Amino acid sequence: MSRVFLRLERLQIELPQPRDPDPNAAAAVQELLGGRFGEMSTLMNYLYQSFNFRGRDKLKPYYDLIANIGTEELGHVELVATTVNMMLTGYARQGAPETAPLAPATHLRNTHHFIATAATAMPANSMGQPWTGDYVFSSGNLILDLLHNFFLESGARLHKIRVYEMTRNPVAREMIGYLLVRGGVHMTAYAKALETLTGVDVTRFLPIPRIENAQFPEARKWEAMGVHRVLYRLSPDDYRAISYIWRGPAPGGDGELQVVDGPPAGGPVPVLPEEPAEFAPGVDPLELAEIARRLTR
Ligand code: MN3
Repeated sequence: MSRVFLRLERLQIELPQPRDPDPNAAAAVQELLGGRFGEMSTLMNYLYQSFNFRGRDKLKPYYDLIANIGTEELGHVELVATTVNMMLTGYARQGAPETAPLAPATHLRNTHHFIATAATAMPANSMGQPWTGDYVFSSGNLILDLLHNFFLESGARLHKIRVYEMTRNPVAREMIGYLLVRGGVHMTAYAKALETLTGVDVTRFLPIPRIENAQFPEARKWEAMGVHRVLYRLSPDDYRAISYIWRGPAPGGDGELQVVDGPPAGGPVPVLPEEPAEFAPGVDPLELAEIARRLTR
């Protein structure tokens, strides 16, 4: 059997079109992408823990859980990166180089966004420090790894809330509201996995920090739809054993936990417009047509 990743060309939710660029808030959002507790960290922790899992045949529900959540995290990385991209787009002015169209960027928190990436996301934190493999914890001890993952999701929640408190930007808040709900699912999943292995009710610690998702309007709507009780099974045929862990009453006491086959309906991946002053993409479609015409002559 081949082992593959299947990519679907849509985001896990639909993001609203921003009215104005918001590059300093985008710099803050970078923490949720490439920071110690960002989505790149959850992704790579769960990927490596699943690649490295010993005895997965005997401990299938735990292997399936980590592998399946890791798959969802890849979509979270794209969602945060897309948020950053949308917040940076349109800030560069148009005009010839001698008019200094990028001059406004000299006053920004992160000039790298406009020098290195043509106003798009970086695998780095809010201070521009690159994401590093040092953020990956894969000890091989299942209980310790699950405990670490619970801690990682708790730190991720704390940072999401702090970035939410930094910005009213509607794109950032839409993304954070959804990821607070999904991160809550993952915290609960690791807590439940630990409980089945140790008998300790880790869900009693929830939520960390002590504030309910219902305090955030952008999270409340997903909870009203029951998204906080759902674990998506992100494989056509595999990871069915997650239902041995993801079952029973929801910790909030508002229904039953549920495994849903397949991804959420989601939304379109926005098409980022060209940024001429950044020479991005730097290819003129008309010129391309001319080259194609010459090549096929
Ligand atoms: Mn996540």
